[in-house]
Formats: sequence, structure tokens, C-alpha cells
Amino acid sequence: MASQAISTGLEKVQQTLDGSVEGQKLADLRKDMKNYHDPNNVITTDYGVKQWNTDVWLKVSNDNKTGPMLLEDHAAREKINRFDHERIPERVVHARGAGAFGTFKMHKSLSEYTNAGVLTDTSRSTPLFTRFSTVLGSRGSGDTVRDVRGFAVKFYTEEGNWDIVGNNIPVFFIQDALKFPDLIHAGKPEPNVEVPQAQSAHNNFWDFQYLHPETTHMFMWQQSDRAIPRSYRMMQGFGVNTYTLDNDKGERFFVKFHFTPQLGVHSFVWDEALKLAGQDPDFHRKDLYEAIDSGCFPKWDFGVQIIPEGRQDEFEFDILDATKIWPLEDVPLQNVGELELNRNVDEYFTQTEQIAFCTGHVVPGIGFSDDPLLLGRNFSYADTQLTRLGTNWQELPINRPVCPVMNNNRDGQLRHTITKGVANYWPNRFEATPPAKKEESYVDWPEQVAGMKQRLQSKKFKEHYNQAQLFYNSMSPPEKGHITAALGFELDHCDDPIVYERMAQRLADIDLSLAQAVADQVGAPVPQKAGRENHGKTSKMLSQTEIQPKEPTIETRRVAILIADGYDAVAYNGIVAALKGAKAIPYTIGPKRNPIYAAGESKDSGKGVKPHHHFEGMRSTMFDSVFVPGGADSVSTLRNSGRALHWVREAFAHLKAIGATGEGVEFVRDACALPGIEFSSSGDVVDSYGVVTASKVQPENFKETLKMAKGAKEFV
Ligand code: HDD
Repeated sequence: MASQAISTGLEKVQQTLDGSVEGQKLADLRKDMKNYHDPNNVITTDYGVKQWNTDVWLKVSNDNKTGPMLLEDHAAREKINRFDHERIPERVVHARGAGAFGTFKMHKSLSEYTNAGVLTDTSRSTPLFTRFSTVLGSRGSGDTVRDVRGFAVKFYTEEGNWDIVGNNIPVFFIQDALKFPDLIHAGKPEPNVEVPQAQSAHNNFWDFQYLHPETTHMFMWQQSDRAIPRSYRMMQGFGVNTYTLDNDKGERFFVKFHFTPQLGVHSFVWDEALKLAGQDPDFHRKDLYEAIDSGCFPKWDFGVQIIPEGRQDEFEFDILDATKIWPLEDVPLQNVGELELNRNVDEYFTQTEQIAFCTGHVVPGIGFSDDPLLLGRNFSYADTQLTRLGTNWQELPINRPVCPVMNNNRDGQLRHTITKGVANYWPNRFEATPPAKKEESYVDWPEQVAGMKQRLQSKKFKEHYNQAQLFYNSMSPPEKGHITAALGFELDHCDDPIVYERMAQRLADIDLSLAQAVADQVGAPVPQKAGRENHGKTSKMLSQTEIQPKEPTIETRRVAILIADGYDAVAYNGIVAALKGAKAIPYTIGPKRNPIYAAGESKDSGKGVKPHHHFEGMRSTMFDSVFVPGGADSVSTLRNSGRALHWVREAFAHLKAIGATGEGVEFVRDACALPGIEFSSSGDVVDSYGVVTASKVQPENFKETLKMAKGAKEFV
């Protein structure tokens, strides 16, 4: 049994910093921080000698003519040498990512199940770092590709580091860790030509999926909208594997960890994600740091699903099988805490790149089940850090715990800690640094184990289709359509008939109509018979339409306002005010970035609005919504711009909220090419197909503008 939480006296460190517990990790990091912008700084070598010229190599030069360079210029060699060795190996998976600091609080203690301080002490605020990532792409690949997203959290608890290394999808492709290298090899670029980058749309990926029926449930999630999230801030996080909790009474429970975003789960449409990967490959990265910079801190509810030990065999699936969810109808979700991200990194490399997560990092009160994926992961994470960061990776500032660390592990490359004392072994004649008291330590759960040594999984691990059907059945009609289209896209990129033909057959094990639609699209024989009957069952919270904010919100949504000279200032100012009031972010987009003048405003006034971007500089894909205020001259300029028309048309095709007033209404109608659809009337607010219009905007009906913004909340 694990111990009660122990006090480490670290509260004092926190208080000296800023009086808050949130300062605990920051206080620790500050010990290693330097300020590049300190006015007293001058350039030195790494060994501290001041340098007056780091631009020109020392040479043998006569009469101002350049001669040969001298090897003796140690400072020059140091500069080049350091540059030559800047790169470290990128993560073998999840290489592309972004992270931020935050805090974790429990509002309901889980003391009934565990004695982990981080999960029971409701007065604590535990500092943490979260890193989001894609899986398959290299470090420089695009953010918006179709992929699973990593959701890894390092909690710097008072009892040591606890890492949840999760994903935004609650299940995994494989059941046994030993299959992981095959899975990743099949998904990464094909080895002969290293193509394609950051894509699952290729022969090897789908060949693997077919040959491993256990992947069926997960690939349905990966083909759903979950794999093209609108923002890291709008994804769920799941620990995926089955962990355990244990309490002081000697009871043990199986547990799954969940993070549910308070902004709800939202996704791109596929065309948007595809385009963004080229137009703004850093879209998610920027979205995260901009939200945090502007004080809109993303928050997630933290929840647990718990099964008491002894009840693990009551389910039709094996609770240790990572390809299965625990349906919420069977095992309810208890939301008991909150994770908030509230501070951006100071430097990407030393923090986001050097952070090293490890599923093996658990604290007293939390343990491992026999989940064969988890136990293999426990080896892999610590092992991979040796290649990436070296032996002393846990000493790096971002990785070290905020509680005391002391043991007889010593030396190795790049050891930083200087441990004073004569002995470095236990026991020793000084009786120095003895083991901790058992009741304050991590105590492994005493479990009786007996069996045959053999390569085997439990029988229930062999069923692979029930939950794939459950997932598909639970989708809304548009989500089902998106899955069909996604599979159609992916299999179209496979040019080996054996791959797409077999996959079409596999889909018939999930749903016949899905298989038929995809087969027809990708040129495979159309299955006439279901591989197995669809059981027709559904489950809650699988459709992302069910995971929405408590109150609809447009907070942090990006709204483009298209204007040119002669725009209607009342409508423009009204919408800017309304958007800011609702914490959305208005962006003015014009034909150029030099000032744009309202109708009746003199160009000599020196005022005008300076757009944030021009039509060619940004695209509608980078915004959640588009607004076109009236103004005859402004709208006439927009009409004559193919790009402005495309802005509105593309936004409409991507199902975005569009607003227009005055002359902007007809323009929007024409741009969206909506024959026969009435969305303009005399002064009333009209809303159809997500297009909201008001034909007249006067200062006295300014309220209408606000109402329009309010209406827009319902569909962004
Ligand atoms: Fe893994 C990284 C998530 C199975 C081996 N994994 C990594 C990261 C995430 C996950 C989020 C990036 C962490 C970061 O931001 O630094 N991995 C998962 C999930 C899995 C999973 C949710 C299934 C439940 N992983 C898995 C298996 C193995 C690995 C079965 C190996 C047997 N994963 C690794 C790794 C990585 C990694 C090779 C690469 C970089 C790293 O660990 O630190 O060890």
C-alpha cells in the first residue's frame, strides 16, 4: 500500500517567489534562467571571455586584402562548433509539438480511492507542463494534418513527478507494446523514398491496419473529426491505459483518466485542415500561445472512471485492453478537478523540446495495472530519452521534480548536480542518506501472481469490432459523412489494390453502408454482405457534438472583417465592439495594409483603419468567421476582387458563420452562390445556413449589430 502524502516544506520556496503555489516550478526554473535582454549583457565565449567581434574570422590579411583564415581563432571555432551540434534527435514519435505551463486543482477529493496527495488534497495547486503533439510527422511538419494528437501532462507534485502521457483519442491501435515499432514504421514515411510526410494516407499504414484487426476501433477514431482538431484547446485528453489507485484501507481500483475541454470539442473540416497545413503550418502552436498570452487560459475538467478491484471481469471487454473504451453507461465519469494552462514557455528548446515524459513516473497512491501496452511503455519512455537527451535527462531544469531528489545514482555524461560527501552507496559507515520510511514512500502493491510463462493475451482481447461499431453508430449524420469522406481520401492515396480492396472488406465488419460508400469511391469491389451484423448500439460522449461548453461561447474565436475604402463605419465599429465584448478576436482585412477610410471620411484626416492583413496575406481558413459590413464603395471593391469573393465563398463552404450588413448582404449572397435562398430582408436580422444579415444598420439600431453577434454564438 502506498503512503499518505508527505510534506516537503516546499511551500516556503513558493511563498518567497510570488506567494502562490503556482510559482513552485517557476521558482525552480529561475535558478537556471538568464535574461538575453539585460542591458548589462555583452557577448562572451562559452568560457566567459568578452568578445568584441564575432562577425569576422581572424585572418592573415595585408593591405586590406582578405587572406587565409587562422585555425587558432578558438572563439570563431567555438561559435561554428556549437552551431554544428545544435540539433538533438527528434522524438521517434510525437516529434512535432507545442507546450505550456499550468496548474492542477482538485475540487473533490478522491480519498475514497487513493492516498495520492495530488488527487486528494483540494487545497493544493500542483504546477504542471503540458505538451500537445502530432504523432507521425517530423519536428517541422504541419500542425493540422490528420493524426492522433498527443496530450502529455507532467505534474510536479510534492511527492515527485507524475506523468500522464495520453492522447486526444481514448483508445490505441494495438494491444501489446511489442507491436509499437511495427505500427510506427508502417505509419511513418515509407522507407524507400521517405514519402509521405505526416500522413496516414499511404499503402503501408492501411496494409498494417488490415493485417491487425485490433486497430479497427482506433482507425475509426483516427478517420473521424477528432484527428483534425480546431485547436489543442478544444480537444479531450485521455490517459488511455488502465492505471490503478490504492487507498489507506488496502483497497485497489482500476482507473482511466480523462480531460474534457471547457471550450468543447471542435474540429476543422478536412479541406480546411489540408489547406492550413500549407498556409499556416504553425496554426495550432500559435493558437495556443496567443490564447495564453491574451489571458484566455484554456481549461479542462479532470475526470476519472473507476472500477473496484474484483469487478474487472464483469465487462464484455477486457479492462486491460487499450483498444477498448469503458462506455460511460457502464462506468460513469466523475469530474473532480481542473487543469488550466496559464503560462507560455520562455524558450522552446529547453522547455518544450527537452521535456521528457515517462509513463513509469507515478507517485504514491497511483500504480500500474497489467495492461500490456502500459507495461511496455514503461520501458520505452525512459529508454528513448537516453538517445534524445542523455543519461542525466532527469536533471534538466524542465524535467527535475520540485521536491528533494537524493540517491546514489551518479556521474554519466553531463552530470550537473554536485553531491557533497564521502559515501555514494548504501549502507555506509556514516549511515548517511538512508532509505525513506515505508509509510512515506512509494510502496508497490502486494499482488499474488502465478501462471505459465507464455506469449499470450486474454481471450477477450480477440474481439475487435463491437466498439468500432459502437463508435460509428454514435456519430451524428455529418460525422458519419466525414468518416466516409476521410476513408475515401485515405484509400484513394493507396495505389496498391490489395490494400484498398481489403480495407473495403474490413469496413463491412463495421457497417455495410459505410463499406459500400467507401468501396465505390476508391475503386474496390463493393461488398454485398456485412462481414458481421451491426449491433446497432450507441454510447454517449463519443460524438463530439455532445462535448460542448456549458454556455455557447465565441471566446478566442478569430473573426475576419472584410473592408475597403468607403466601408460603413457604424457596422464596422459595432461588430468590433460586439466581438471584443464577447472575447472574440476581430481582425480587419483589406485590399492592402495601409489605412482604409470609411464612407465620408477624408483621406487627409490621417485617421483611417490600418488592417491587420490584406486579402492575399491571409486566407479565410485562418479564421472562424467572416463579416462584411456595408458601404457601397467598399463592397464594390470587394466584388471586383476575386480573392475577396473567394474569402467569403470558401468560408461558407467550410461551414463558418458569416455576417453581413447593408450592401454586404447581396455580396455575401452572390459570393456564396445561393440561388433561391433568402437571407436578406428589410432591416430584420435573418439567419440561414449560418449566414446572419441585417440589411440596414443605423446608429439607433446598433443594438441589432450586437444581437447579430449574439446570434452568431450559436453556430461558431
Ligand atoms: Fe508513446 C512519445 C502517447 C503508446 C513509445 N507517446 C509519446 C508522446 C505521447 C505518447 C503523447 C509524446 C510525449 C511528449 O510530448 O514528449 N504513446 C502514447 C499513447 C500510447 C502510446 C497515448 C498508447 C496508449 N508509445 C506507446 C507505446 C510505445 C510508445 C506502446 C512503445 C512501446 N511514445 C513512445 C516513445 C516516445 C513516445 C518512443 C517518443 C518520445 C518519447 O517517448 O519521449 O518512447
